[in-house]
Amino acid sequence: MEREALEAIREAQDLEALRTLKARYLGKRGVLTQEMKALASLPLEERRRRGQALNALKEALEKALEERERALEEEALRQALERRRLDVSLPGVALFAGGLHPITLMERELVGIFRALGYQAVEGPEVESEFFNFDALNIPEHHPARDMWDTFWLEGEGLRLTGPLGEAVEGRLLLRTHTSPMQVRYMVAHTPPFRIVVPGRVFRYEETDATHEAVFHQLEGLVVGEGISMAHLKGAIFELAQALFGPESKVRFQPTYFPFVEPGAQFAVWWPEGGKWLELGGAGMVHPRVFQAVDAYRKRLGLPPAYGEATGFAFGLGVERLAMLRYGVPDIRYFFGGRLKFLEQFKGVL
Ligand code: YSA
Repeated sequence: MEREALEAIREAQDLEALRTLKARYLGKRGVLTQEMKALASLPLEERRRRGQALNALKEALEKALEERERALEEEALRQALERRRLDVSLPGVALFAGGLHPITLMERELVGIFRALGYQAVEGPEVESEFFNFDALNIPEHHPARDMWDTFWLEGEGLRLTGPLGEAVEGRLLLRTHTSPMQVRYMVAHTPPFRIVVPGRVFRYEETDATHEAVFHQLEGLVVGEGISMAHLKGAIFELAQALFGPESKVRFQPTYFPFVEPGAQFAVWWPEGGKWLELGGAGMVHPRVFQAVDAYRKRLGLPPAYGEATGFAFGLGVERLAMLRYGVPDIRYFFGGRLKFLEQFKGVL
């Protein structure tokens, strides 16, 4: 019986078979248990001898069962691990990942540069009123300077626009032709000193070509405070050029006319790799008439004048033109042409 039982245990193929064997030999009605019971009817001497033999057998079977059980469990675990094995050296499945648009990248870079200089970034509405886009910036109707900004006018019922403090705005509406109207909105609602930049989308009714779009982006800057001068403006643009084009870059200012600044300038940068002067945008000292328009508007809202003594500088630059240089894009129309092949090249930039 011992030989038979031990062999059966050793050959049991799974835990279920082992359990059956255990029941057969050691269970309540198992062979060994029956034999133990039968001892009672034997004469003393034989009972002792047989009893010892049966006990030894029981121990041997229990030990064999335990060993086989452990071996089977280990084998089962090994198989389970084998099935679920993960090869960490296999190439991963590529996830679809979007990227930021090159103009967003350029805009963020610009805003980051000015943030580091203590500027706050604010945004204004794309639908603007004639007042904020033109009149308050000293560009009255019929003034020839309006021709600088070919305008998309909006008409229709139900268009409502709010002013800097949430008040209703009267007058003709348009798509803003530059980010400068936000100068006026911000000044109405705040008192100096402050430093802001205004990134945003602007619209012009004009033909497109390699360097002109009808919809493009600008970054406006406005700094107002005591003693702010043209030197501060040059310093700001100098810092911008250094950050964008490195320590060897240079900036150049040339006098020009914008109705909302006096004096007005256009500025350009030069850097070794570029090798030529690049026009970046317009700038100047905020015109007293702009401050006057702001205080007049504040008065209408019941606010005290805040810009009687103010001086400040402002600038505005084209984001696409800068991005063309930064990323070597030969035609401005690529940016919003909607071709993935173009956009995918900017994945991971930043
Ligand atoms: C000037 C003085 C200030 O104190 C403040 C701001 C300004 C800038 C002014 N508001 C303005 O819009 N000037 S601008 O018409 O010369 O445009 C500024 C920049 O926008 C240009 O230098 C150019 O880089 C870009 N730009 C103009 N028209 C564009 C254009 N970019 C792409 N497509 C167009 N059609």
